[in-house]
Amino acid sequence: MKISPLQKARNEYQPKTPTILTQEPNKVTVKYREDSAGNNPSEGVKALFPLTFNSKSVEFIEGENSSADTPRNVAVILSGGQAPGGHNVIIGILDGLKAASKDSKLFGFRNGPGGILADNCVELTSESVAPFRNTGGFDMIGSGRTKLESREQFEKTVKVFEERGITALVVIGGDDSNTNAGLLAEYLADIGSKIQVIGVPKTIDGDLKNEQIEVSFGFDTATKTYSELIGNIARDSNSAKKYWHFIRLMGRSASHIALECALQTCPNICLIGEEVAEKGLTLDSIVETIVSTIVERSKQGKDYGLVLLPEGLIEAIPEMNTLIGELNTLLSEDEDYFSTLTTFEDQAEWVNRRLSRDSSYVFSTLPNEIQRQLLMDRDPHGNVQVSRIETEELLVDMAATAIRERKSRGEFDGKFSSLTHFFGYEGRCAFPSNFDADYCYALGRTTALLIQNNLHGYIATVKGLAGEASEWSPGGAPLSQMMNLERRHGKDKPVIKKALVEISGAPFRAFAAQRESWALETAYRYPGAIQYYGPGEVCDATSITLQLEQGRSSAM
Ligand code: FBP
Repeated sequence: MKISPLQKARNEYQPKTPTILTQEPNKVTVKYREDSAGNNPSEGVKALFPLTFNSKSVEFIEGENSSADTPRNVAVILSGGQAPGGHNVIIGILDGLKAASKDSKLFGFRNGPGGILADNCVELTSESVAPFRNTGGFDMIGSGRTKLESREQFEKTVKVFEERGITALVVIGGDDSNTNAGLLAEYLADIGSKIQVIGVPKTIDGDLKNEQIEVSFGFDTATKTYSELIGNIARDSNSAKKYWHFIRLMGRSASHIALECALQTCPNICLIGEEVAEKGLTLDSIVETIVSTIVERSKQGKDYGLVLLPEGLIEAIPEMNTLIGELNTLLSEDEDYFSTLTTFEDQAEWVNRRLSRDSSYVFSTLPNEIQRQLLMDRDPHGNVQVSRIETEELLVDMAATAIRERKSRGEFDGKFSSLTHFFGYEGRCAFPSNFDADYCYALGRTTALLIQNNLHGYIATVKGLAGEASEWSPGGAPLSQMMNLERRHGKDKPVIKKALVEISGAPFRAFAAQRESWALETAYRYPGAIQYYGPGEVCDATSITLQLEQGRSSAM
C-alpha cells in the first residue's frame, strides 16, 4: 500500500495528553465526582436500570490501583457513521491496556455490532495498528449499523465473549449505540456476568453532548473540512460574482454542523432547523426569506451569494414534518404491500390516497424527485434518511419560481443562477485535526482506565476541552444517567436524548447577532485547510461552537 507523505508524518505524531494519562495505570484511581451526573433521570429510568444506575460520574486522580495490572481481554466495535479519530480511540485503548499489562489483548470485531453476532474478529496488536495512528476512517476494523438491542443478540454476545474469554466490550458510537450499550450493561449485570461495557461518544453530528460530554469526537474535523470547502466556494462566488451556491450539510435532525460552518465562514444565509421548528416557519416563508435576500443583494449589484442549510431542515418545517411522519407510519405499517409497488407512479398514487388531506396537498406540490426521495428506504428506526433528500434542490427550485414571478411583475431585473452542493461524506474520514487526534487518543486511554478500575455501564468523558490538552480532565459518566424515557411504538423506551441546537445557547446567539449584516454585506471568512503543523492558534484551535459554549466569547 502506498503511503502519502502526510500519512507518514501523521503516523509519527504524538497526541498531546492530559497529565493524568501520562501516569502508570497502577498509579491512577477513580474519584467519584460530587456533582450529580447532570441529567437527573426519572424514577422510570431508575427502575429500568436497577443494577447499573449510579448517580456519580468519575474522574481520574493519582492513587494506587491494585487491579490495574490484571490482564484483560477487551473487545471493541465501531458503530454507525464514520467520524475522524476513531482509530486513535482504539489505539489509545490498546496502548492503555498494554501499559498496565503486556498480557492484555484487544480484539476488534469487524463491521460494527454485526461482527459480534457473526463472531468475526481480529486481535489488534501494536504492530497491526501502527499504520492507523492519527489517520481518519474506520477501515482498521470497519463499522456497521446493525443494532445490538434484542435479548437474543445480548445472549449471543455473551456466548461469543465467553468462548473467547473476553471480559469487556467498548462500544464506539452515537446516541443510539450508547443507549444500547447501557441496556446491554444492565442485562449483563442482571445475569451476573462479569463482562464490563464502556461507551465512547462518536458522531460528526455533534448531537451526543450533555453536561458530561462536551462534544462527540469527529465534529471538529468534519466541520473544519466542510468549512474549508465552503470558504473556497464563497471565495469563488465572490470572484466570479455570478452564482448563488446552496450547500446542504450533514447532521441528521441537529443543525450543529451547519451552525459551526456558518460561524466559520459567515455566509449570506444559514438556516437552522431548530429555529425553523421552534418558530413554526413554513416552507413558503423560508423561501420568501431567501428570495428577499437575493433581491436585496441584486439591487446592490450582487447577483451571487452563499446559503447553508442542514440536512435536517426538511424535517423541521412543520408541514413537512407532518408529511414525513405520516409517510413513515404508512410505509412501516404496510411495508410488505408497498414493496410490491414497483413504479414511482404507483407508489405516489398509493400514498396520496392514504395521506391526510393537508399532507396529500403538500406532497403533491413537491417536485417529483423530492417525492421520490421521500419514498426511499427508511433507516432501521423506520425514519426517512434525511441525507438522501436534496432539500437544496427543493429550495433552489422554489426560489427560482418565485424570482421568475417577480421578474414577470417587473420587481426583479437581476440574474439568479444557482449551483447546489451536499457536504457530508467528504468530512467523515478526513485525517483527524490535532484536536480530534488528541481528544480521541485521550478517550481511548480513558476507556482503558475505566476498565482497569472495574467500572461498568459508563461512557468515557474528557472535560475542559477548550483549554490546554495537558489540563483536560478524563473520567466517565454512567450511561443510565443520560437516559430519558421516550414513547416509541406505544411503549416507554430509555434513550440518550439527542442534543439539538439551543436557540438560547451562545453559538446560536453569536450567529443571530451577525446574520443580518452577513446577508447583505459580503463578509465571508475563509478558514482554509486543516493545518497539522505550525502555531498552536492555527493548528490546535477547537470549534467555535465549543469555545463559545465554554464561555470563550473571543472565539467570534
Ligand atoms: P452517525 O449518527 O452514525 O454518527 O452518522 C452520522 C451521519 O453522517 C449523518 O450525519 C448522516 O445523516 C448519516 O450518518 C448518513 O448515513 P449513512 O452513512 O448510512 O449514509
